[in-house]
Amino acid sequence: MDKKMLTIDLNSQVMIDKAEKDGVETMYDRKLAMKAQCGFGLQGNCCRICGMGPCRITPKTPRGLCGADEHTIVGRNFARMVAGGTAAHSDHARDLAHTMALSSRDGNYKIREEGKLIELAKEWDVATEGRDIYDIAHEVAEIGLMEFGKPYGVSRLLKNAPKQRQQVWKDYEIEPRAIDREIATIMHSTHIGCTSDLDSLIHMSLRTSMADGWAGSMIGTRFSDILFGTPIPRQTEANLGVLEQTKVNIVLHGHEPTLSEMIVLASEDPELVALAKEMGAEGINLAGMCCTGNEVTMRHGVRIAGDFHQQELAIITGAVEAVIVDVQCIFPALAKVADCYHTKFITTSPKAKITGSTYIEFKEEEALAIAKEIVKEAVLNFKNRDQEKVLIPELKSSATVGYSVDAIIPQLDRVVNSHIDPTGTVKPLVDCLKSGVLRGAAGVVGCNNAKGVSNEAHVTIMKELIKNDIIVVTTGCGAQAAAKFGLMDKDAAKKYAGKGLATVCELVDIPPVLHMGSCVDISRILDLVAACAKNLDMDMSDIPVVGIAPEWMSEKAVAIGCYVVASGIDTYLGIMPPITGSSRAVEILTEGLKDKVGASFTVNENCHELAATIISDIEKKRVHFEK
Ligand code: BF8
Repeated sequence: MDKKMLTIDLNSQVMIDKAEKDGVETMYDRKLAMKAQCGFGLQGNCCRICGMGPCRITPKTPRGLCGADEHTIVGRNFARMVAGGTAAHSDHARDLAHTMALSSRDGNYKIREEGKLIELAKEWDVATEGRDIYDIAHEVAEIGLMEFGKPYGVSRLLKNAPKQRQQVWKDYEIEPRAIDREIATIMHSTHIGCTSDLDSLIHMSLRTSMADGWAGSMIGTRFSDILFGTPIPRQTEANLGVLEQTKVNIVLHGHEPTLSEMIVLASEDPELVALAKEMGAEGINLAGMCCTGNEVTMRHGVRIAGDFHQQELAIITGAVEAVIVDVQCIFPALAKVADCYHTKFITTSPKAKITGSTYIEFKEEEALAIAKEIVKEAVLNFKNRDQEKVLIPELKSSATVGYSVDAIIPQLDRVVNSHIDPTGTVKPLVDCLKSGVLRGAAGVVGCNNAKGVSNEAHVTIMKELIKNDIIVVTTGCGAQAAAKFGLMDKDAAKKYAGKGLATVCELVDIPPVLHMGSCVDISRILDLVAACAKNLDMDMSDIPVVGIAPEWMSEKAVAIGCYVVASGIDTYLGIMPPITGSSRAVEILTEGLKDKVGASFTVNENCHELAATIISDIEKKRVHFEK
């Protein structure tokens, strides 16, 4: 098979060819070499939880040594994926809370959004009158940190949901308690000899995922906005073509804005810019990748180099002086690829040390000084670039990004209601949904998965949805696919959208696919859906809104899928999770949950069929508007 057929991204195809010529191995080579994946792993019915195993379920061995059947094994494995994903998102949020606790008027981290902090303080019953803003920040940070380990009570962010949804959570008993407790409970309950009941395993998976969506991720996004600013619409460009021949190229990859915000500042430091010039470069060019890419493009317009599947390919351009990473979604393979070029692969987090990288530990207390040291490493490396090895593919697309909920609301008001008083609410969007000008809304999120063709499902599904007047909001690597393929360009509405959506886009001056941030920022999508449902006095499960993860791959995505379903939003997956070893797990996740939370999963690995199902299901949901 031609490796290039494993991606629809033309730049990636050019880089796959270059890698071949340069003798560099990429994920695409490993994908072809790994002919058949383990069938037990794919079905989720291999148990490695205790030392008597691994136990694999077959018709001849229907139980593991302890007697666990396929339903227990699949359920435990699934629950542990949810715990892993929730831990990753929430630990990210914890770091932001610690950063807010460190914030000070003369330090590296300041409060950028005082209004938002006050709003959150009031929501959390923190006194604000006559107090110094940093005192308030420190108290809010402490309360945020308590959400991880408080001994009693449930997430304080649940009350942002419509009251009907809060009741569902109460009735089904999935209101999450302290975030760490939910994760620990899953790790305990899935230990040998604890829970074997599948319903219970799925129930705790949903409750733990709620600690991700309606606690950890919400804290992550809110604290990031307070510290670094709430995103507003801005222009950017996306794909490997944003790397520059004449500048020091730094790729920022990973997740947490605590590091990337400081790198952005450091890259503007006049001394470092002068040093770049001394090295013969015209300046410093930052480019983002994966969710860090989303964070810095949403807040600064930093251009997007690419998505999860392009991390090796960026280095293969031969034009990258440094890849700077913190945590999550970083291929260990980057060390080896970087060795084939002059690129420095710089790891910074004690939570993600990678063999073969250059490790420069990032500490929030000395944030800017360390960021400058890291950028200096990159700048000094420019002289080692071998021009003969450089090939920067040409393609890049323009995109408008930065659609936080706070940015969407005034955008809707500014144009639609220019002749009347602004509503300051999501009412204009709700009116478009109710009238049928927009048939529905979809959150298309998640990763790239080598089980399919990179970017194909994302782009196919998004194009189908917007053609059918379904507005798309997106985060994560899905957002980067949209940006790369021109779907976030304001002209995209004319090219691809149906009449209703195109009219709305023109009136309110937005693209048909809205970039709402990183995967942690799916909390923004929850906020938006909750605001629409509240405006309609309906449950979130009754409005024509869906979640879609066409190319998901990470445990974080499993946690996300679960909290989106728990929020009453039907969720569509383009990749089958490892659950098919248990017919009951498949039944509960794709059907049974409907009775509990009003939503469930649908899986179809054919993206055209999946898009058709989504469109038809959205139409069915519209009956609630007719009641
Ligand atoms: O959190 S979409 S590949 S980068 S997991 Fe990772 Fe998936 Fe990309 Fe961000 Ni989200």
